[in-house]
Parts: sequence; C-alpha cells; structure tokens
Amino acid sequence: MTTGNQSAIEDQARLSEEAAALNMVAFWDVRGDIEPTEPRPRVHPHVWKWNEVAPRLHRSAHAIPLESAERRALLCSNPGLSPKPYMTDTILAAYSLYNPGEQAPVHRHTPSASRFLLEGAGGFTTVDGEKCMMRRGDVILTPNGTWHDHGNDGDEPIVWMDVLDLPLVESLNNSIFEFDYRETESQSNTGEPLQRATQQIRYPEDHSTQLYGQGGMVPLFGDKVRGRPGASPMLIYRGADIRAQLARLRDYPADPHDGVIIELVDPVTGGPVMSTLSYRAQLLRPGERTRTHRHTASTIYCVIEGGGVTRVNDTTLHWERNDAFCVPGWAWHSFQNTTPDDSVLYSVTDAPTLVKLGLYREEAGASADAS
Ligand code: GTQ
Ligand code: FE2
Repeated sequence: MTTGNQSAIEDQARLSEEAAALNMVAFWDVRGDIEPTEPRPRVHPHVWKWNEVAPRLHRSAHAIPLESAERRALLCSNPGLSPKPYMTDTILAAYSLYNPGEQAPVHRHTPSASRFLLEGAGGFTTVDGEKCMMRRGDVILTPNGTWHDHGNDGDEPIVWMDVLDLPLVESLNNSIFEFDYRETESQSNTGEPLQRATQQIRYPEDHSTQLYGQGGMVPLFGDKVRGRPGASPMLIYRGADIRAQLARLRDYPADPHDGVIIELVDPVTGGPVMSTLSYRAQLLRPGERTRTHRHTASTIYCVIEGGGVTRVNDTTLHWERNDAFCVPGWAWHSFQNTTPDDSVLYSVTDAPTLVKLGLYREEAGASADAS
C-alpha cells in the first residue's frame, strides 16, 4: 500500500502488530507468500552416489544391531527439506541392508511402501502371509495397511531401496504405524491369537504373481484377497519381466521426454500400483538424449543399469548404477544416456495424487531450449 499520509503509515504498522496479537495476519503483509504465480518446490535436484553410500551402509551392518534399529536404513535427506529426512515433499527413499539370517519384525502402516532390490540374493518380504523372494531389479509392494516383515535367508548381505509416500501421508496428519501383530497358531490350545514377530506363510510361493502375473488374464473366482483397495493385488513385479518388456519396446519411436518408458500398473484396473504413487521403468538407449519438459509432479529415480546425466533447470546430475536422484515438481528436465550401453532407470512419481486432486499440469519445453 502506498500513501502519503504519515498517520496512515503508522496505523499500518500498528494494524500488523495488533493482528498478530489476535492470532491474525494482514493479508497485504503476506500476499506474495500465499499467492505464488507458480509452484515453488523446496526440494533441490540432488543425486546420492552409491559409491559414497555403500561403504557406510556396509559399516552400519556391523555397527548397528538390527534389534536396536528395527530397520537398518540410510535415508536420503534432501538439502531443501532438512531437518526432515525425505527425498521429496511426498516421498521417502532409503538404502536398507539386511545381513544373512536377520529378520525385521512385522508391522504395518498407513504410508504405502515398496522396495527395489539392488544387491544380494535370498532376501524376502512377507506381505499379508505371502513370502516374496527378491532378486535384483524386483519391485515389491506393501500398500497402505498390509502387514509386512523382511528377512535374509541367503549367505550375503542384501541391499534394497525403500520408497514410501510417508511425507505425503504425514503432511495430512494421517501417519499410523502398528507393531502389535497377532495370529492364531496352528498348534495353539486356546485358539487365542498370539503376538508374533514374523508372519506365518499362508500362501504358496509367488501366489499373487500366479493370480495376476499374466497380462490380460485375471481370475474370476475367489476374493480379490491380495493387497488393498486402490492398490495393485500383484505384490511383486519381477526385474526380469520389466527388463524384457523394455527390450521388446526398444525399437519403437519412444517418448520424446522420457525415452522407452513403461508404468507398472494394477493388472485389474490398469491404474497405478499405489493410490498415491506411480512406478515406472525407462530405457534410455545408448547415447539417447531426450527433450526437456516439466510437470507439477515430483519424481525420485533409482539407477538400475548404465549411466548418464539428468539436467534439472541449471543443475546437471551425473548418475550411475545404484545411484538415486530426484527431480522437483515444475523443474525443467531432460535425460541423456552418456554410455555406449543401455541405461535403465526406475522412478516413482506422486502424479496419481495430483491427478486425483485435479492439480496435475505439464508443459513441453520450446523446441529451441530442448536439450
Ligand atoms: O518400510 O517401514 O527405510 O517406515 C524407513 C522408514 C523403511 C518401512 C524405511 C520406514 C520403512
Ligand atoms: Fe514398513
């Protein structure tokens, strides 16, 4: 406000003070802050380098007993969100290691969770009584409300990346974790459910894949017993299947912004595998360079294969195998595979949340600034 009147100027200041005393704020003092003309993500584009993470993770395997930590994870903490240890406003991502023979106790929570298996064989997650053995490149889902426990039956440490919508659920004040798991034991005399640290296996191996793993064919009998409403009933997507599908599509004219990109979908509805998050895999062919675009959804990436760069506004992120990085919402970005071999990225985006809320927008870069 401008005025030449001295007493009016003094009264402006007094009004702001008096408003504060009434737990109010004068709109004209904060207008720019609450009416941005475009999204202002606090998240920085950032890359977490596997060669820096791996030695610390392996040290933690000796220094941190699983019994004291429950989950032995190093969380990717975005410099723009500190002190919250989250990769983006909506997504938590962490590297986790489990030693041979270790078992993480069963629990469930309202945030939806998932793992990308990165290193080691013999690791498993039991989801609602179904044991899912994990191999490199596999994506395992534990949707909102599913009971899950983890373990390592192999003879080497296993490493995976956890991806959860926890910051999103927390921002809505709806985060609930439960650790009191009870099951009726087959040998129980009383029939009373007993507290257990791990679930009994109640389904055959690869059960949800048997039911739902053949694209285009789903069983008409029985309940939709797997998963939870709004999430995929298929609990594990095999890395080998993902890679084979990318290979089948590699000679197609691909997406100009993302290369050969596929979405992991709920085989019953065709929708995203989580109600909040979409999971994707993309192949960037040797030397491939994509055009720049932006969208209001933010995305986290995990490098499964190869190497390259992602340009995000004025920042260049260099990535290679097992690195993780993030692209904030509304940031211009493009990809380049800088190697003579294929590069494969897994990604998770909060686009389904924004679409459901009617907020999702995207824009292609002008061809002149396409990089
Ligand atoms: O899957 O429960 O790496 O709650 C960090 C926090 C995993 C999980 C993490 C979690 C989880
Ligand atoms: Fe969990």
